[in-house]
Amino acid sequence: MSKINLSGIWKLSCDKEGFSPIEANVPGDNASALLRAGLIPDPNVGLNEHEVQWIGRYNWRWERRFTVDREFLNAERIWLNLDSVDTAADIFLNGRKIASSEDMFLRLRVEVKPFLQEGENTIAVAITAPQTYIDRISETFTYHPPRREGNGSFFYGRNYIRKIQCQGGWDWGVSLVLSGIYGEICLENSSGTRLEYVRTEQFHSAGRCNVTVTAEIDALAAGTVPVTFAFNGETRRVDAALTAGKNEVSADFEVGNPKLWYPAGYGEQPLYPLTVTADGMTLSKRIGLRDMQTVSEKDEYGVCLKFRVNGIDVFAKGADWIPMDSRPETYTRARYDALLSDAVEANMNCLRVWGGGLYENEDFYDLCDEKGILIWQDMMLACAVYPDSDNFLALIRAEVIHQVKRLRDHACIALWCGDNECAQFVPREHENVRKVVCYDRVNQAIRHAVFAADRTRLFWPTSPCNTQDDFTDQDTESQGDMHYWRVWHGGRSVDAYYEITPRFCSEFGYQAFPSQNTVDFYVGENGRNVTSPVMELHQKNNAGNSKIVEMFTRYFRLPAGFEDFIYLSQVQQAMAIRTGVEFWRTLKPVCMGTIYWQLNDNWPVASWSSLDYFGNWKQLHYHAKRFYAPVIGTIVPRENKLEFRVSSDVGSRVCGTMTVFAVRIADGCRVKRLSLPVDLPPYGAALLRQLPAEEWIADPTQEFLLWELEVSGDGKSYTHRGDRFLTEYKHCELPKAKITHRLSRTEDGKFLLELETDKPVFYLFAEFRKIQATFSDNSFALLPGEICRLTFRTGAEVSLEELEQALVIRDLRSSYDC
Ligand code: BMA
Repeated sequence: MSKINLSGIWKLSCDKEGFSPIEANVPGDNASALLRAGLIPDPNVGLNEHEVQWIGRYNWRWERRFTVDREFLNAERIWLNLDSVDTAADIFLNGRKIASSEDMFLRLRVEVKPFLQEGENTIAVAITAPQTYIDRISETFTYHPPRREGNGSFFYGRNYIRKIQCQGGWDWGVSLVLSGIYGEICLENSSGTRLEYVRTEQFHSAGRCNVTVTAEIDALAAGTVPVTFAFNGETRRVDAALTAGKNEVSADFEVGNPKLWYPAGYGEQPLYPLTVTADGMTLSKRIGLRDMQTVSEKDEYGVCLKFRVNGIDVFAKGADWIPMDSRPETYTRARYDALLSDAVEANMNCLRVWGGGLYENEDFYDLCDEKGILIWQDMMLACAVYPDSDNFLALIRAEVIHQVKRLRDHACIALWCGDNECAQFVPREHENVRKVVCYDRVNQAIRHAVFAADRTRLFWPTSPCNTQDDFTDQDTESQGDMHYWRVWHGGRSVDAYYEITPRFCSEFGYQAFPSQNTVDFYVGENGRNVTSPVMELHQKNNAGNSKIVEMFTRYFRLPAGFEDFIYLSQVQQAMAIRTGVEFWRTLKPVCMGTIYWQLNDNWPVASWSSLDYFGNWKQLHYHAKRFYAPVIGTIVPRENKLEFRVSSDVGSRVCGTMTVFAVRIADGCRVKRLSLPVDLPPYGAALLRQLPAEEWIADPTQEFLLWELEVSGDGKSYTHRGDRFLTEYKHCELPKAKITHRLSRTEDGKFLLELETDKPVFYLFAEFRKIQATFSDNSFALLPGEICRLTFRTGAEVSLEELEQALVIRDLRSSYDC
C-alpha cells in the first residue's frame, strides 16, 4: 500500500464577480485563506463580522494538481480519502465528477482508479453555497420542520445541512459561514483490501482484562490476507479468509493485572498501544483499559444518571465544550492541549462536547484520554427539529455510524447522546403530531446508528431528558440530566440554585465579559463602553448586557468605569456558578454531575465561558479550580438557617476540621469561631451542622462568614477556603484597603506575586495589561495579616520590570470607588 498526500497549497476560486483565485491551505477553510490574502479583515476585531457575511453566499472551488506514477497506478485498487468536506460539494478528478458530498461529518472514500492517469492529474472540490444547497434539498422533503437560523443572514435553515450548526452564529458565536476541506486528504492504493476501522471490546474480571480486537476490512475479492494485531507486547497473526465486501477479523488478548485507566483525580491514565496491519495498511490506537458504565436507573430519589468507572461512581465535574474557533483551520493540537490542560488544572474530570459544534478531531480525544477527561459526546444536532426524509436520515445514519466507529475506542468517551435540546423544539401537547413523529424518526435513526457501531455504551437520547425513554418535561430535577437556566435566562436570583437537587446538571451558566486584554483586542479606542456598537456586536445573547447590569443592581454597587464593569461581570459570574456547584456537590450521591455552560469561546465575546477566546482565565475559572477541588466545604444559607456542608472525591476516608469564622468586614477581625469535626467515608458528602443564621451573624452588613477546611486521608492533606456574605455586597460598607505587592522570579522559572492588605478585600484579582498570565490562584478574599503567594506563568517572555509596569490589581471595593 502507498499513499499520495494531497494536503498543501490549493488554488481557491469563487464565483463572486471580480474574484481572482488565491492560495489556500488544505486542510483549511476559505475564511482563513481570505484573511491571509488580505481580502477580509479579522472577523474577531471590531465590527468586522459584518464584512465577512458575503463569504457564505458564494460557491467556492478548490483545486490542485498532483502527479501519479505508473507503479502507484498499477495497484488493484486506488481510492480517494477525504475526511471532511464542508459541506455540499461535487468532487472532480481530471474534470470528471467522481463523487458528491453532503455531510461534513462523513468521511468520503471513493474508488478512483479509472479516473487517474500517469503523470499530471487535477482534483477539484466544488462547494455549493449553503443556502443554495438548503433550498435545493428542501425540495426533496415531504415534511418541512421549521427552518432554524443563526445570527447571520445567509444560513436560513441550518438544520437542513449537515454542517457545524453554530457557523451561522449562536448566542455566543460569530456568524462566519465558511467552507473548507479538513482532516486527511489523500490517495491510497492497495492490492485489494482496505482496513476501514478497528474496534476493541474489553471484558473485565478480577485481576484480568480480556480484550477482543476486531478489524473491519473491505475486500475487492475473496482471498486470504494476513492481518496482524500487536497489543500489550504480543503479536497475533491471523490469516483471514476474506469474502468480497465487508469482513470482520478478530484476535483476543488477555492482559493480566491490567493497569486501569481512571478519570483525572481518581487514578492514572495508562494507555496500551495497539496496532493492526492488513495488506500494508496500518491503524494505530492507544487503549485505556477501564470498566466504563453510565448508570441510569430508578432509585429512591427518581432516576439517576452517573458515570461508573472501574466500579467507582464518579462525580462529573466539568463544563460544556464548544468549537474552539470559528475557523477550523486553526484547530491545532497545541490549542486543544492548552484548553484541556486548563480544564484539568481547574480539577475538571468531564467535558460535554455540545451538539451544535463538531465531532472534534483525533487530537482532542487523544488528549482527553491522556488527561483523564470523561467525554459526554453529543451527536451534532442542536436546538431544532431535523428533517426526516429518507435521504436526510440516510446521511445522519451514515454520519453517526462513521463517527462512533472512529471514536469508540477512546477511553475518555463515557456516553453517546442523540442531540442537544432538540426535544425542546417538539410541542409538549401533541397538536402537531407530524413534528413529534419527525423528531422521533430522526432520534430513532441516531439510536440505531449508535448501536450499530457501539453496543458498549449507554445511549442517552437527548440532553436534557429524564430517562432513556422519557423526553417529557425536561426540567425534571429528579430524573436524568437537566439544563438549569432559570438563573440566567429566567432572571432568578443566584440563590435559586439552592432550590433544586439535580441528578446531573449538564448545563447552567452565567455570562461575563472576557478578560480586559481580550476586550481591548476587539474593542478599539471608541468602543470602551458597554453599549457601544462593538461591545453589543460581541454580545450575542439578546439582552445579555442588560441582564448583567440588572443583576449588578441586585448585588453590587454599580461599577465606576469600563474596566470595573468588565471586572464586576466576572465577579458576578464566578459568584453565580460557585453557588450552584458548591451546593450540588454536597448533594451526592443524589446529584452526580455539574457541567457548567461553557468552558471556552469560539471568538472574543461576552459569554458564559470560563476561559476566553485567547485562553485567559476569567475569574470563574479560578473559582472552578477551588470549587472543583477534591474536598470542599461550603455554607448554604437557606430558610434563615446556615448549613455547613462538605463533599469529597477522595477514595479514602478523610478526617479533619471545618473551621468557620464570623469576620468583621471593617477590619478583618475574626469575632466568632466554630470548629466542626469532619469525618467522611470515601467519596462522601455530608451536612455537618445546621444553625439559625441570626445566632451566628447578628448584622450581615457588618460581618461575613469564612470557612477553612483542613482534612487528610490516605497520607495526603486537602484544604479548601471560602467565604459567604449573608446579604448583598451593595449593603455593606467595604473598607478601602491598601494592597501592597511584591513581584519576583521563582527558582523554577515562574514568577511570584506576593500580596498583602491592611483591610479585608474581596474578589482580589491580579492581571497584567497586554500580558497573558495564568496564576496559581486569583479572585479571592484576603484579610489583614495574611500574605498570599501566587505563582504565575506568562504567555510570552517578559521581564520583571515589564510585569511591574503592567500589573493591575482589582478588588470589589475599588470597582466602584477607586
Ligand atoms: C444552551 C445551549 C446553547 C446555548 C446556551 C446558552 O441550552 O445548549 O444552545 O448557547 O444554552 O443560551
